[in-house]
Amino acid sequence: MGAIDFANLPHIGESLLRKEDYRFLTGAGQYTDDIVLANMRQAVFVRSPHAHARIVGIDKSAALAAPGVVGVFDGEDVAADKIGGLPCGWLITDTQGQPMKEPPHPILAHGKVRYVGDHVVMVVAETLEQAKNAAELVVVDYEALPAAVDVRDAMKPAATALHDAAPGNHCYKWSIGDQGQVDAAFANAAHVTKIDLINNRLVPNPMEPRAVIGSYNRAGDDYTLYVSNQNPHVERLLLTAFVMGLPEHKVRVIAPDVGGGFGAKIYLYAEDVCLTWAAKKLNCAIKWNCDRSEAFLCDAHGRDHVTHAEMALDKDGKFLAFKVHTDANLGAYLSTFSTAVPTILYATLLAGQYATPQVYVEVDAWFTNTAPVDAYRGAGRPEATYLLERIVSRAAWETGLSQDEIRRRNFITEFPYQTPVALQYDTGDFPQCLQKANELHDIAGLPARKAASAAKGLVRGVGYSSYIEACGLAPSNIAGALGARAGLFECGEVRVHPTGSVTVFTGSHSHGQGHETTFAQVVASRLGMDPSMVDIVHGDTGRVPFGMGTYGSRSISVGGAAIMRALDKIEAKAKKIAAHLMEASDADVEFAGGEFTVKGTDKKVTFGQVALTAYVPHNYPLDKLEPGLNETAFYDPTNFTYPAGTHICEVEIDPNTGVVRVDRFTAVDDFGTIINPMIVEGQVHGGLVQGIGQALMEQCVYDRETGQLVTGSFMDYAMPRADDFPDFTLGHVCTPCTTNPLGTKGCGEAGAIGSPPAVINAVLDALAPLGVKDLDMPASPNRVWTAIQNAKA
Ligand code: MCN
Repeated sequence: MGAIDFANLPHIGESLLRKEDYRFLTGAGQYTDDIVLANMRQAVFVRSPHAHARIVGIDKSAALAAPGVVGVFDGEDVAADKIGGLPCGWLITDTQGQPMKEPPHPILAHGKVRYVGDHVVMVVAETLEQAKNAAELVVVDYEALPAAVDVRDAMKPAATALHDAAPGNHCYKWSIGDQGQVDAAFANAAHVTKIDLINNRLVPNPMEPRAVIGSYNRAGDDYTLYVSNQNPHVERLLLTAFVMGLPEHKVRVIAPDVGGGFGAKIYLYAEDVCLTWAAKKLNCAIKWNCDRSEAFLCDAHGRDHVTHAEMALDKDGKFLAFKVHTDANLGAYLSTFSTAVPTILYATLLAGQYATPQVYVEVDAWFTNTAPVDAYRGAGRPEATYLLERIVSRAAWETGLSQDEIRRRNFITEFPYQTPVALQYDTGDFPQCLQKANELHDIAGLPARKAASAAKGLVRGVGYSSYIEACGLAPSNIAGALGARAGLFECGEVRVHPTGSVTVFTGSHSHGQGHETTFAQVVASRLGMDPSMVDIVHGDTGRVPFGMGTYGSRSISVGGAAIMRALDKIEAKAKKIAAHLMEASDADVEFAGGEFTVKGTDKKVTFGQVALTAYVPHNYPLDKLEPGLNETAFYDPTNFTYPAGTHICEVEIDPNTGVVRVDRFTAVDDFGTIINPMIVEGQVHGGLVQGIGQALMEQCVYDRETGQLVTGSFMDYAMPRADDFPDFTLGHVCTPCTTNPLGTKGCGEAGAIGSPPAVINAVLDALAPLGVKDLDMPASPNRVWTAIQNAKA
């Protein structure tokens, strides 16, 4: 697009209200469960009540005889039909050059169950009630086995192995960085700060639980799968090529309106395959709705790291080297992108915003008797930020530097910057983010606020987190070299209609991020029209040419960039048509504000005239140019984007009850060029709530003795609510990304990445006068109160 000043085009930077909200706010959205097909049956899954057990036998006879039942299937049926297991999309090669252990992941348990909630039998009946009643009649004879749900138990030599293919429950040992250089730097350190911490396990909980309809059409021998999913083309590719052995064109995957995903709907799940497979066997459509209790049991969970780390500093508080060992819980089976999370998406971020010359990270990944663990909003980057910003804050406390000073002394200030852990940051301004955050937060007023709290018998503290993340996932060649088994490009098709309005087909998927508005802003600004003239279509392999979907805050930077590339082609062709209409040379035609002009003349034609001419080519260079105005582009970036910022949290704590109240929260983020400030703010708000939720409330707990999921409902798993938060203060710094044509950096995960350490650092700052030196998330009242009592003892 050459010299276009994208950031200053009309509609860029405008807080347009979301086009999609009319249907969402009036109940007119169409989610998977709203879809009713003819001849549709209902599926229910019988799930394992054991964390680990051998299946001795399954008696399906009573269920098969129950009213309305049309099919009852188990792992033997799946094996008989040669339906493959669920694949893992990322191959990690260990420190010895060996591939990770990749045990089978059957869609219905075969021989053994490996976590509470594991899929054992699928019952299909005419109604949901009949399916539920029949599921009660399935008799499974189990021989219980010892289980390990915590990585520290699963790695013990005496632990019972989940899989024959993974002795000792070990999946891989992986490392990055130069261990020798790190050790040498530690030998010269003036000070070493050490930390042990746990990144608590989380359950994603999107508003709409997963839902699936598998349907089969005998006439065309083809399938349609409706699924609440974030990347329908990836779902189709995995389902057809890797599991069912079907040609891709025989399966259409539609992800209609999706009520949130947060990562949990990236994956190909067992239910998706079971329903597609059974739809053909029973020649019907089958629906399954995950209820909330099932979602707790069997959606992919997030986080769950146990880490020891050490930071070496010189006498001036400059970081010399950082070394980390993490044990990561992968759950019972490898979910689609699970193996990349504690490695590529975690360890490569451990330089953070700092010019630490040497970083060495070692990760051991383990199988446990829990639900699979995979990417959840932030995926690896919250774990990296939490670790780094906790140890940086601790180093400040130990060396007597202020939180501000230790960060400033170590910030990277020159770009591009090559970190010792593979990534190359293109742009950023970390000191400016910190300074702006201090100002917006009114850090100068903290002493007075502390005194006011003390007068009420409360303690107050402030915590910092200066995060950086890599998102806009891409580039395919780097991802491939690191083990990705798929590409990470994006595709966009721009279809200009004869009357000049536009439909865009994007491979990105919107499930709350407002793409129908922001992508329309991008297209309208380029073509000089109102955003109401542009419709965005996503989520349907039958309509969108191809796509890699939405995760890793990639949609605007990769999906939007693909659309920009298609617009480049539209503009180039439209200029030729305009040149013909104005009897000028293509090279002299300029396009701006929806009009084509000829340099140095007053000749002009509008975009609408050109569009009409493309489809009514009466006066048209048919000898040189095809009619029509419809272009597709694929875009594969050369680097990630690197959003960064500083978050400051201020808490007030009642030492008598341990209750933590977030009094102020300031987030200053750099997302490069911003398309829609209101949508970006909404994204940051949502991310902050998830991050602060992790820091203060959320925790998925399995009982270490029995392997049962203790937090199996909202009665036990504390979800944050609006009244748990103050109004957030947000600010922005803009250093445009240099590797995509929009200059954007992803914003969808930043809040969840930056906020948890700011909260815990604030809690520790507040509790320091009471002698508390350490605390793991979540800082629940019970934990805080107990820590205060232990410090007193
Ligand atoms: N945007 C913008 N200017 C920028 C960056 C982004 O205007 N500089 C806009 C985009 O055009 C888009 C939105 O902000 O409308 C988010 O863009 P982006 O950062 O590209 O993230 P994605 O659209 O790829 O969304 C994915 C991200 C992730 S990884 C998770 S997890 C997440 C999230 O978004 N899940 C969400 N936000 C969510 N929001 C809702 N409501 N529901 C989820 O499940």
